[in-house]
Amino acid sequence: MKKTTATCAFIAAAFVSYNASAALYDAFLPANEPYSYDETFGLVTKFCGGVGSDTCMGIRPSGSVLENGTPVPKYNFAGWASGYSSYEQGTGITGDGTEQGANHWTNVGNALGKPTTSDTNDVLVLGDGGSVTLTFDAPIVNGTGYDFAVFENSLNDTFLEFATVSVSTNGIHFVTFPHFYLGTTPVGSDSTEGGGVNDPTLAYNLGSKYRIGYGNGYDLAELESAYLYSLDHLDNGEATETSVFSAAYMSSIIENYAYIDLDNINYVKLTDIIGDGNTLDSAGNSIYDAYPTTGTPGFDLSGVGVINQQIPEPSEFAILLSGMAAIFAYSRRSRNKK
Ligand SMILES: [Ca+2]
Ligand SMILES: [Ca+2]
Repeated sequence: MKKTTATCAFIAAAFVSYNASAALYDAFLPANEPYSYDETFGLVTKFCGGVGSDTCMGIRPSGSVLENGTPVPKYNFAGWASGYSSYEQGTGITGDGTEQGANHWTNVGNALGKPTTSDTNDVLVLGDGGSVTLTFDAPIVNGTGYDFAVFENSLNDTFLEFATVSVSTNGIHFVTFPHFYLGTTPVGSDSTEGGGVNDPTLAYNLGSKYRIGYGNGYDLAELESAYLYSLDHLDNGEATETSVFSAAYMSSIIENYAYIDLDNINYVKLTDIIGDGNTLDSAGNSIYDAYPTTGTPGFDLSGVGVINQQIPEPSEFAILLSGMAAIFAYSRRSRNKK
């Protein structure tokens, strides 16, 4: 559903005349981030800001976040993406305008391990419409708050290249995080004066909206919320009037959610959004980011860090060994008493 301000204002005027308290839409609100909200419409009007803003939620690879401009320890990264199951290279990766050739930018190894806080070359370029699916040494689980974070390489707070973020347990069925873009006009190409500039407060869950060295957090619990919301707001394949999600997004999450175990996530997939407006967010609205760009087009993945990781069950062999050790210790103690 495309929500233009003009239509909303018209509907609001008609609606408010007999029910002033009810919003037009059933809100879907960020669980872990500050936002601004319009009660009349039931829509978020502004998400949290970029690095340096009061509302920045970017996470450093060290786990610290900025509070009043000062890094404060808040998260512990248990691990980093250590492998990948697929890399579907998007279009337009030539390396033109960089000192590296195209082969450097398509090396998935650049996106594994701890992300850089300063080397903008230490990234995997997805290319326009490209995607990569990363794997981990231990599954990601749904713990308190953010469970993992995605790092990009933007040089500043406004040149943002977006991607959708999806997760999977089995590597076949993926569920995409609800993502929103509130802007309504193209931002242009980075090769034109003033082009490619975006506003982080317009974006939610779009890969990373933070500059290099700051990760965008993801909370697996939000997928359950989005699934339950979708069950309530998809009616015979159509979005109900009060739904902020599009029918397409809700159909996709309902189809795939049954295959997902939020306490056993083995795959994180990033898919570049071609920012010309043809790709739609979870509300069915256009997403705009710098387009066209040359050389290293699309999302530049610096890394994915795991905050909440499954603690491995001890193997049967390990249990057997510790059992034998205990018996041995007991028999020694018994012998010594004699
Ligand atoms: Ca969580
Ligand atoms: Ca790029």
